[in-house]
Amino acid sequence: MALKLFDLKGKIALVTGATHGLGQAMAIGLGRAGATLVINGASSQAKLDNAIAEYKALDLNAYGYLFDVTDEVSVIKNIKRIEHEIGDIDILVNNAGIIKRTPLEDMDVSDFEQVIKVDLVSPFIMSKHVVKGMIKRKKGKIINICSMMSELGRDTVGAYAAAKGGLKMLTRNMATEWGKYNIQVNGIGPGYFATSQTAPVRVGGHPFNEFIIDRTPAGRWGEPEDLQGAAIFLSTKASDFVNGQIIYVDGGILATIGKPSNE
Ligand code: GCO
Repeated sequence: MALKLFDLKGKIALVTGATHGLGQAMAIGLGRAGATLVINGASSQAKLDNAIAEYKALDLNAYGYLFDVTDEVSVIKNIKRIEHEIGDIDILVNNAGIIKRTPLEDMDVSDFEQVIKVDLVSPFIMSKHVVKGMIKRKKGKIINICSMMSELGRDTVGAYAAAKGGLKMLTRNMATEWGKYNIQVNGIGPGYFATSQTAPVRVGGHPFNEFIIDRTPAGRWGEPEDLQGAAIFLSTKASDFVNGQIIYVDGGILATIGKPSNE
């Protein structure tokens, strides 16, 4: 029974921004649970093809679609293509995101708007068009990749925190509006993970590295694979009565005020 609860055989999962990093790790988890993977990338066909080869090398059933999740015309076209070429989308993981680290007083409005567009508007665009099929079928799972910045601010990531805070509330509103169609919308809030996005504040003895390790009860950075369990849970039958929740996979950092560095 337990295994059936977490079984994704026969399901199709669309994961945005899944050519690398956390998106790829979550997609691998869903694939290993049996899902057919539809991987979105936006940067280059070569990068997308390379990622699909990596999925296939893991014996996972994966297809790649290159499109910009902030471009509604392209989103509509590609969702139609996916539904025609692969099948109905059962699970949507809105993972694609960017970050720009600049003090707010120095940040160009255009940079602020770009972060909001990718990290907050694109999950709305993607969900608005994928949910139409889910409403028709009276079932579906949407997972928005939030952040611990959905709860806390930090110097230089103001635009990102605003977007991820908004994504937390958008997740709750999607849950409110679509719950009646047996669609569960939830979020995953990663803490600090060892990825290309955090490399600049992690490598070369950067003081932030020590700070995070001290501040996180688990005493380490997250590894992308640490997100697979939450992604599988929120994609399967096991979470059919879970709606509007953000699961923080953060090693406990949000649970604690931390301790004095000399302790
Ligand atoms: C930063 C980090 C964070 C993490 C993650 C935390 O500069 O503070 O990049 O934003 O990426 O989002 O949940």
